[in-house]
Amino acid sequence: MGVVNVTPDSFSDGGHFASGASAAAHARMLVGEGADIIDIGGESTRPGAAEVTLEEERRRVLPVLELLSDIGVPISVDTRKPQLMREAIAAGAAMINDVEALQSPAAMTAVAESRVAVCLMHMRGTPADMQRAPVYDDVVGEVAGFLAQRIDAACAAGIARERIVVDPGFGFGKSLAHNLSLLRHLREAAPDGIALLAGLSRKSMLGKITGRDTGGRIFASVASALIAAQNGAHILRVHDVAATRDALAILNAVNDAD
Ligand code: 8Y4
Repeated sequence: MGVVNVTPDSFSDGGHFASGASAAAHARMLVGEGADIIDIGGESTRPGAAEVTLEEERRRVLPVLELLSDIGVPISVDTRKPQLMREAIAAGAAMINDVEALQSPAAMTAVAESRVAVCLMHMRGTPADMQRAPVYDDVVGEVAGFLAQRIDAACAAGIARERIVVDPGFGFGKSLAHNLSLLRHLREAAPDGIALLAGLSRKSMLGKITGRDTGGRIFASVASALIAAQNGAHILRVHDVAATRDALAILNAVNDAD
């Protein structure tokens, strides 16, 4: 899964056309590098990021979806807003990536009334406060328990298990030690038969280990993606698709040997 952020274009006030067009071009480049899914997001969920209104998020995301109607891979839309979920689904999105795991009843209904896939992610706290010294007794057990409960809620609302992907939410209200435990025991986070997504790409946990800023975290991102794949991830949310593809080709060759 290749990450495409749609951020406002600071050099233009003309309807965000430039940022939408460059986001669409970036998505096409990632598909050329081997992405099987594109994840488009118009709201920053980074710690401490400012809130974005529905109107603004809609202006960022929907034009990109329209520009990518012929891209040939499923498009996931990263949003917490039920109304944008509905509009994105109507515009052709194949998946909703909800970092709040459909805990909003309106979000649950928006997805249940469609046929799209959904990613249910674990987060402790909110994007504004989630890095304030998170405490867990048993991080793997607590994340797995939360995800199992969200799967049950989604199924009860009429979302078939085949449509559900779960994600432990690396960096979302977790210390470095918590993130490392989750990566080491990744397979235990999801029930058997449910697709597992891991998003480690360029995250601060990699900076804490390597001492590098976001631009210097490509090698660490590829290494962590490979560990996630080996530990059961089915979908890797990454910025650096070509590098991750090559690493996965080696892993797959080794796992298919003998
Ligand atoms: C540099 C670049 C530093 C990016 C930090 C970041 C996930 C996600 C995000 C994830 C799912 C991010 C929307 C955080 N992470 N969705 N979204 N899983 N499902 N930070 O891990 O990329 S945004």
